Amino acid sequence: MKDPIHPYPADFAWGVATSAYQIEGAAFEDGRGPSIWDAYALMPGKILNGENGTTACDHYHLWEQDLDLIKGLNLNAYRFSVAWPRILPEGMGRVNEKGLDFYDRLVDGLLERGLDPHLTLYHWDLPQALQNRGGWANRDIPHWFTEYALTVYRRLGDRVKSYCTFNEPWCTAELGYHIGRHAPGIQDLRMALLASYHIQLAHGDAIAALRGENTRAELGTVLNLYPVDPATDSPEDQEAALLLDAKINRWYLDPVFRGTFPDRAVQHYGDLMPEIDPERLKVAAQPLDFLGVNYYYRYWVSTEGKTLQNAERTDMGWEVYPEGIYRLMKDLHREYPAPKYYITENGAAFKDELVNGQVHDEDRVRFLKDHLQHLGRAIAEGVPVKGYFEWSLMDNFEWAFGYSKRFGIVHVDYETQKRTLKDSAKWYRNFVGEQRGILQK
Ligand code: PNW
Repeated sequence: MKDPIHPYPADFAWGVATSAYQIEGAAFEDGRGPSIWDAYALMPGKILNGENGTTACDHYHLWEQDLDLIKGLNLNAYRFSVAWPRILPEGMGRVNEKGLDFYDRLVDGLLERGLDPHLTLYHWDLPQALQNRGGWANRDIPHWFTEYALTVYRRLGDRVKSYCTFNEPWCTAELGYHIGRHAPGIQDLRMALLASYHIQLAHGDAIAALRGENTRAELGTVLNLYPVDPATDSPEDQEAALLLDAKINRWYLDPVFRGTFPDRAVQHYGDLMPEIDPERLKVAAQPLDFLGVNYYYRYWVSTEGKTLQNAERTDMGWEVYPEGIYRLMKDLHREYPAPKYYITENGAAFKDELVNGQVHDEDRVRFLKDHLQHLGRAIAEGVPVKGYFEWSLMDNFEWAFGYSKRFGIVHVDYETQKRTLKDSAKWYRNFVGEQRGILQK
């Protein structure tokens, strides 16, 4: 018998998460400018089956029905992102009011349904006009980003409960500028490091500017973080694990919490390091109201090419490791204390099948149960986690994998745009209903 799940606090935020380019579609409607993902999707061979987000889940038109769906799941919060090129089609300067109108309606629609809006400003869809000037490698981008953040804030204001600057800067810098598996598809480590530096400055400048507006909204950022384990206790494996931890976790945590980059990684990058102004970098360490954590899996590091045997894996090939969410949050709280944390993403892709209007995704049900059990343990031991956002509300455009990976708790038929609750959505609905006292246990 599994241990029962610890009861969650009454004021806990229960939500689902999405992002603009992955669900909205309407890529060229109402004055939206092109983003780097529109351009990237046109490059042959970049996205599986040549797919793109031009229509996606058509959420831009179906948003009311989607918000009803979220409310129907007994949730009280929703995490979404704003598409920068809808607001500023050229990235800066001219404001597209119709773009702001969409998010204005969305935020009001959430509030009408008792759902707290948690807004992410940057979930990877940079205006192409800014990429033409170098994108995140351009030293002026902190200024462009701050202008964008203020434009959104001045329209939506404190109707939005929380503003997050960036979703997973590691993905933007590393996948976008080094590995080249995400837009803009550059493969240049030096440029990736420069991009990550500019993201830190943009984050700090934007938070400072939003504070300057005397906002009552919570301000924070979202990082993708991983426990990193050495495969053996050999000094080589241990050292390799520490280095990986410095490159993927602390490279993003240290600037935000301490205003510096971690030494171990700085030494490792050596000559590739961009010119950093230590005084300027301090701006990244703004006091935050929350840190958002996206947890998917752990890294297991072997210098001898060992791999984890018998690990259960998702359709992404990621290890299913529920205990990781407990370990990660305990470690974070010890080393990088924040006033509160949200789990801003956690979830899994599996090979789901829709049969007779049903999706029996037991693997995803178990994934959620087990992660919520281990998260509950961290909370019971004093880690101030105040919300959980399952990734994702519905199947959507999974970046370089196109529509081939299904992360939703709601199934999407991309021919008809019909949404069908999977068993995991029903399980989550009942679980949250009980936790919130809406349903009897
Ligand atoms: C996150 N990795 O991305 C994103 O925030 C979502 O947009 C995405 O759909 C979701 O996770 C599922 O992939 C990640 O390589 C992309 O470790 C790549 C990695 C992790 C997260």
